[in-house]
Amino acid sequence: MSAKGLFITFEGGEGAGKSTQIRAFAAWLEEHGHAVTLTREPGGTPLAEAIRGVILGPGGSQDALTQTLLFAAARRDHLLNLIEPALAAGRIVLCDRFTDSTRAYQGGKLDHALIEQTIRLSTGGREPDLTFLLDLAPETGLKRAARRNVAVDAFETADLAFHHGVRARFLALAEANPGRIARIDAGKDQAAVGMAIRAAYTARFTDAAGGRG
Ligand code: T5A
Repeated sequence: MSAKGLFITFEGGEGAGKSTQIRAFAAWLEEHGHAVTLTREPGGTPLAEAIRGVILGPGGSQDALTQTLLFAAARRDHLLNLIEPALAAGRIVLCDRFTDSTRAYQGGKLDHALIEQTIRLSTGGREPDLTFLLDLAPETGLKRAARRNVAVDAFETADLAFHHGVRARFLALAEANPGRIARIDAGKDQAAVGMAIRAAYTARFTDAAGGRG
């Protein structure tokens, strides 16, 4: 855990339910008296939101290194100007996607060492205290995402094999980082997924940290 504040990320494939669950979890934490900052990547600051528009919009690059560098630039601004100040103020920061998304999405096309190098450059080694991986079959997630009434971004239009690769890389990350990443079965209904998230949080922090929950 950070000396001050707590940094929690939500990760997963398209339509896994991150936005839905992060809002519900923020409300639950606030009901329990915590000061919560809710944010997302790419985005979270004016500069990073502008980069988001470039990456996910129609003019975005198809080149994985260009994408990775843009995600890294957005992340650095987001960390310096929003995440770190909120953590220093003792807040719980909930972030919809972070470094694991770069590992899972860009990791299929770029060398592992290069990915880790760009992540270190942009974060100085900051990793979340806890990550919820909302794990879902891509076929189900893409159907859910298609039902939302919002524009489809560049990554959602990639083929199914790409999304299976993303899922496999997320699962490998969870296996390699069991102390940080909690895998949540996102195929269940919203209430059951929310309950699993709160249970994983409580198990991780309330006992060990003396009553965060
Ligand atoms: N990206 C991002 C990278 O490639 N590298 C990086 O480093 C970073 C940071 C971001 C894109 O950028 C890529 C990954 C992404 O492709 P985004 O717009 O933020 O794009 O897209 P997502 O994060 O994928 O957001 P989505 O909205 O697609 O998915 P969510 O947030 O996981 O899903 P949510 O909550 O919006 O739910 C989708 C629909 O399903 C329903 C909801 O009501 C909603 O309609 N739903 C459920 N239905 C049934 N059962 C449940 N349990 C449900 N939970 C939600």
